[in-house]
Amino acid sequence: MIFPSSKLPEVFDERGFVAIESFMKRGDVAALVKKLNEEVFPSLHGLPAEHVFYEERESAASLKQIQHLETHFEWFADWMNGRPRELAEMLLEEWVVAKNLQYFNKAPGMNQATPPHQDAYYFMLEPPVALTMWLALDEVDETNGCVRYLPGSHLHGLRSHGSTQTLGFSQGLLEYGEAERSLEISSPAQPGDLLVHHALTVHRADRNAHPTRQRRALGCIFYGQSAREDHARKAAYQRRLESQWREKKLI
Ligand SMILES: O=C(O)CCC(=O)C(=O)O
Repeated sequence: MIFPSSKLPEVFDERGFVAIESFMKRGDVAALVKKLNEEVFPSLHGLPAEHVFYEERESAASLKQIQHLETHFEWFADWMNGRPRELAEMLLEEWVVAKNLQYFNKAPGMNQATPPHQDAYYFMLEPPVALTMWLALDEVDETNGCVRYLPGSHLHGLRSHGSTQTLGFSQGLLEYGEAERSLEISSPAQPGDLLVHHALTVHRADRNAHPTRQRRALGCIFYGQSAREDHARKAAYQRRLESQWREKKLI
């Protein structure tokens, strides 16, 4: 799907997500992947354990998430504050704060799906003015776990969530049945394509069922400057979560 850029805010407001083909050129994606391979992955041992998630802690190949690349690597902070920030301001129609640049993978053969959720549940913002960008680094389709959106779901407020067993996506919708699944729009993407969703848009992704293909992506979170974070509630939640992860030896 591709929209002329003047239509992007309208489509974003109406459906709660947009897809932008070739947001980054293939050569620029290759340069970004090179940075990950040469600078980020070799230094993972130096990052806080609560910022690096593996599906199986002993297996480097099962790396599934890195949090806050923008605080650990200047190059990634500069990248996030370039065109992604500009686009976030255009879509939210206000100044934004760059909050989190994440690396995601679903390695082939690994099991974890991304549960249906709304990012706003994790963000704890009032008003929930925020968005997440999702930049494909690999070809991603139904087989290796593309993102699926429930269009218009951002218009109906925050729904009830409950705990999941998924490291990195600890909360999922309590009710999400076949009727809603049948309305989902799946968003296959080529390397360099960008998906952007509102913090209230319900989305999920299947596991990577392909035997050999990776499913790497970068996620960029921006809050609108009008959004107020409930710092105390969020810090308490984060502390609880991290102690559970340690207890279960997940990090
Ligand atoms: O990569 C995924 O599976 C989902 C990412 C996601 O849910 C998000 O960035 O909000």
